[in-house]
Amino acid sequence: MAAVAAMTARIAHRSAAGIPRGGTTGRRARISARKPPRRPLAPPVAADSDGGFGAGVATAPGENRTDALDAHVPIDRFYTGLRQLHASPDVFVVDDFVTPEQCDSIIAAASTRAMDQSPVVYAGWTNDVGDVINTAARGPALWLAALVTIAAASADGPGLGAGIAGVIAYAGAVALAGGVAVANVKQKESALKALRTSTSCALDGASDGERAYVAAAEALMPGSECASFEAPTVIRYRPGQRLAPHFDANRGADVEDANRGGQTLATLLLYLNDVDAGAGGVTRFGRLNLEVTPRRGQCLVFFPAAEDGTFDDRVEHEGTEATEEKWICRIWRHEREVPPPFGLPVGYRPR
Ligand SMILES: O=C(O)CCC(=O)C(=O)O
Repeated sequence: MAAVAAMTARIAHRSAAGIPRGGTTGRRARISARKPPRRPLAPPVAADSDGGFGAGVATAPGENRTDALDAHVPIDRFYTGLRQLHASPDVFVVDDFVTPEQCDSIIAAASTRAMDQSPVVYAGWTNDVGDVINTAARGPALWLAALVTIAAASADGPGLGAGIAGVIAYAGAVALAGGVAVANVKQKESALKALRTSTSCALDGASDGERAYVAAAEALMPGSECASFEAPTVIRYRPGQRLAPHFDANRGADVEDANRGGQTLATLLLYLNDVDAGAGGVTRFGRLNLEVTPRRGQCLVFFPAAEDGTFDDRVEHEGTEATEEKWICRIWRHEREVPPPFGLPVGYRPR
């Protein structure tokens, strides 16, 4: 089955409530609509192949766990080539996750497909709209209803009519708040689309490179079968293209991602070509002060949500503006089986 889903960006924002992610037709990135914290940061730590936090040290499960959010889906901490770049939240790279030939095979598979501008959907919008409606329902709508009831009672005398006028005013105010919230979400979504300028396509797992990638992903994450993976999505950046800060998980996943296996628990980002250090096009975790320069065949691994699905805003990340062509391929591991058209073909096995 050809995976039809187009890559979607999950646009994250940081309201009291929500975090965005991608679209209705495919993969998503969740892009921050609000500015990151203004805390001054030291220059980012560049995690190249020679270094990075804990580089070369495979930690035991649970080690360095200082936050409940660190209870992510299990990975094999002794997987060949695994290096830990950050702890709490855990961020890893795996060197030589696939071979250069397998990278080429994935690029070749993507090259036979139409690459469209990566879609972006404001994930978490259900929570945001719900928050606005709740706030209105508990405050302004109540006050308005009371005022209208009092005014109607003063004009026509107390009675059923005044009560009905109050109820209508209340319902109207709540509906208006909901309408304004939806319009606001739509407006933010269209503004955020400009922040993901790369092109992408979803694959179907058929090429040698994809098979190797999916098999390696299963081996790295014991207990994670590829039925819970979205089909690999290839993203191509041309010079000048970027993906703004976003989250791969969705605070509204129960509702918005119900048809794609629920919350995103793990992201595996496979770099398909080298990008020169200092040339832009790095993966940057702004809140962790961490940058990863793409190395062909290397896989970046992190956890957008805890294993129980709790959203983790610490792993906000971005693809900084590319100055050279950059190709990546991404797998998202969801909570449950990912049905068509987002998942791999039904019954798919990589080998
Ligand atoms: O291009 C990158 O380095 C990051 C890509 C990414 O975050 C995504 O596709 O969700």
